[in-house]
Amino acid sequence: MVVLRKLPGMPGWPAALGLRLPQKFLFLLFLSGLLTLCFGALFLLPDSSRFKRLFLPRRATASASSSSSASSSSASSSSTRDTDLPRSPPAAAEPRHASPAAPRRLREKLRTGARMAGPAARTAPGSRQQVQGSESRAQPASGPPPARQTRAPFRFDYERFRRSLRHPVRGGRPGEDPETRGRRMKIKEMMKFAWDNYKQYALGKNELRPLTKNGHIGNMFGGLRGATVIDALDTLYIMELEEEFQEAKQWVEKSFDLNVNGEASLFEVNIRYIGGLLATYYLTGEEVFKSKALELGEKLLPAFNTPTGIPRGVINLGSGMSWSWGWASAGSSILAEFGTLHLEFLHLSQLSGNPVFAEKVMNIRRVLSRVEKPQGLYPNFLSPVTGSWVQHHVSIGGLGDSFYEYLIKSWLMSDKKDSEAKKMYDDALEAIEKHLVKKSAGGLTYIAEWRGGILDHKMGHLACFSGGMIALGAEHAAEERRQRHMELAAEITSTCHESYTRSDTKLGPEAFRFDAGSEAMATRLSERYYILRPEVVESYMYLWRLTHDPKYRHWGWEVVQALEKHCRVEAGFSGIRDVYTTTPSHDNMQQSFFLAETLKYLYLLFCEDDVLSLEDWVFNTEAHPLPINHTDFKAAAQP
Ligand code: DMJ
Repeated sequence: MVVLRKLPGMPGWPAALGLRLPQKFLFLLFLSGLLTLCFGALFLLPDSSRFKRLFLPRRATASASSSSSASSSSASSSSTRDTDLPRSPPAAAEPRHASPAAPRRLREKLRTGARMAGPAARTAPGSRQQVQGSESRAQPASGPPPARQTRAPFRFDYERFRRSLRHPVRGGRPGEDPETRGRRMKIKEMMKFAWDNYKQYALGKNELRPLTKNGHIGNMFGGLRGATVIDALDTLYIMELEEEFQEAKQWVEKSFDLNVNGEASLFEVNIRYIGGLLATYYLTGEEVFKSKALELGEKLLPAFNTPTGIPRGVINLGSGMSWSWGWASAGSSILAEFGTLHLEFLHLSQLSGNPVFAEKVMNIRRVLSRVEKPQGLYPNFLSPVTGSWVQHHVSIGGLGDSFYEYLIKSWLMSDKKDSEAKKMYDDALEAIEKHLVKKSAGGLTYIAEWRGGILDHKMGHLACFSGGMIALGAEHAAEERRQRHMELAAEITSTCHESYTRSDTKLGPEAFRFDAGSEAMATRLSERYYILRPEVVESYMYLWRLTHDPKYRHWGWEVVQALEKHCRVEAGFSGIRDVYTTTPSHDNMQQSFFLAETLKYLYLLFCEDDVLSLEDWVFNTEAHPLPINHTDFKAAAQP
């Protein structure tokens, strides 16, 4: 009232009483507006203001000042402050504090505060935390939560996982023969040479170009860089190249940028980047590898937004838009691509507590187990829209290969609990044996390709991984199959070895044929190249571990010598354009899988069996070791 009396042009209360009716009405309207404004302004005062405490009740003060500002009685650490907040939803409390007559900006401030920091914000449907924590799903669906209960953040119990391993990761090897040790050391030297040159000329690019001494980026990884760093990490670690491992780790910490915006192959990003990061986390326990793997895993999820949940092959890592490869018939997805996510995605769920990754790959499994298979075979092209096969081309080499590999490895990785995967593998292998396995006139066993019922008597270099896979499956097969499958594995591996020994360089071609009088040799110019691929030495490694027949080490050593002679150049290792000539024609590319796979499998071939023991680990298709789930490592951190 004092204020009113002093307002310029205002005659004061006695005069006001003498006003006519319309004037009185206007005056009262003005007065009530002013009062509302003053009341509303109280909310803008700090909690400590005496004025505020005078006019607003204590509860309203604490709530309206938003949960982010600590009341004088709350604990000092931010984490405990959150748990001390009132549990009632601010959405219901909000109208009580936001007077309908309060100015709009003031109401906005109150609303935003409640949404951003109130308990309801932390449990809002669709909020990141709720989706991520399995604990949040485990909470009772109804009834009020206990007064001080907080959601325990998900924590993977790394120490418990390490204790569950049956063998030391890098193993001990007392009393080993000097020749084996010497050969292993030679392979370690090759790895150091490959890494040092990559580091010197191409660090941060995806691959090294060893002739021109520069880096290559390519277009497979959607703008991600450092494919060779990520692929090399676990090999450097296993080979105890400590300094080099630290260099690679530092690059990941300081320079590995996931905020990219380009078209990536879902499959390649998964097997190389996610596989490499996961494996290195499991080997070292260093959080940076886990968090990068999880962050990248989330970026791949939009590719699964199709009518069937079968992901498309290409994804833009920035926008999340996805589509099929231009060359894949009728917008189809490729069996070896969407069928090679299972191992990594189960681990992403295990490490994050977020079931979404496992759900995505279990859905792929569901679609594949239901779809009708021609003669029990899995064609390579499937429509992500209809869930039906698009073309009847079957191959255990390119386009099909690692789908079969991931079935048997899913079963092994589950500690032999995933019986559905085992059955799918057994049935698929039976159909392959029946329809695709053939013997050449010269007595070589091979696996042909199938095009709508017509056989193509060709084996790709990629298909040579199958010797190792079949041996691994045979190890665990029922008695009547074990012997047969072990023999099949040995015969296929021997055929692949033949494809190497029949060349002048003692390295194998990209594809070899069994027709027109040819046996295990390339017949087309376009199939004569070798790009440092690992599949043949991969099979040698498994066959060695499972049989201890010395010929596999002997064959592996032949490959080491051939690599040194024909692929080693001044600044790294390079693929060659023609395995049938010793006149060098290098392709100027040191593939990242040479460090991830070829050199790792060669090294393991000359290690004791307890180094990355097959009892503890399965290798993803890029040779990144992922642990067998002997126990449940999940744990909820105590608040
Ligand atoms: C690797 O990237 C993987 O092994 C993949 O499964 C197929 N091919 C290359 C190496 O040849």
